[in-house]
Amino acid sequence: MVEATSNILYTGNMASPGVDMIKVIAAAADVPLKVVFLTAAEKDSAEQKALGFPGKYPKFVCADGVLIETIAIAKYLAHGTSVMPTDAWQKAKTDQWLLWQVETVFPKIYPAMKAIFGFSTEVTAAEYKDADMFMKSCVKTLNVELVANEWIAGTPEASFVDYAMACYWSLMFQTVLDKGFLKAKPHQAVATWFNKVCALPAFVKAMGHVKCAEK
Ligand SMILES: N[C@@H](CCC(=O)N[C@@H](CS)C(=O)NCC(=O)O)C(=O)O
Repeated sequence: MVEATSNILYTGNMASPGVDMIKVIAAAADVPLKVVFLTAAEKDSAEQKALGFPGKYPKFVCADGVLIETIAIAKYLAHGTSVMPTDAWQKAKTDQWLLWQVETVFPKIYPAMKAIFGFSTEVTAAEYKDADMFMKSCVKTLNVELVANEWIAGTPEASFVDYAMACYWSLMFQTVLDKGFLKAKPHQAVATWFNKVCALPAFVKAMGHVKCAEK
């Protein structure tokens, strides 16, 4: 029986950047969260189907109801806490980078992710090269922001978007975007920022000790 008053996140994916983001934000916002991993058969159970949004995971259940979409879930946990900026410009910057990530970055780098993590063996060398080049160009884009601001939204401390983007990029920094790549000047501010987010207590609590690949 699902406890309707708990913050429970259901997923079948143990390596999801979206799930990581929700875990880190819950830790940073100091709100309770229980992550429950489901098998395909468990997702298909009557109890899960009764929650609605059939087949849509991650799925979050709380006292207010049921939510899907990881950014909406993470924001729900962060609203009203010190993790979520209240300043209009900082909120706009938060949304700008989140939208850039999910609408521009992820679709274009996904061929490289599929090849790196073995989601598919069908990626051609040309598709991989395009995705890899685009991924590296995105680091340069983010670097411009982090030369201007210590934290992505221009907040005095790490905020929602820092935690979210560090989760989104952590698989990349642990594999292809190694320390050699990150020490080049156009990437240095991103490297400094990522290492700082990785050292924050909330990030460590949810993710453990994440380190960039040596090479
Ligand atoms: N836009 C959706 C994507 C959901 C999605 O496809 N998530 C992937 C992982 S990032 C997945 O494996 N979902 C299945 C699951 O959690 O069991 C979101 O952010 O919630």
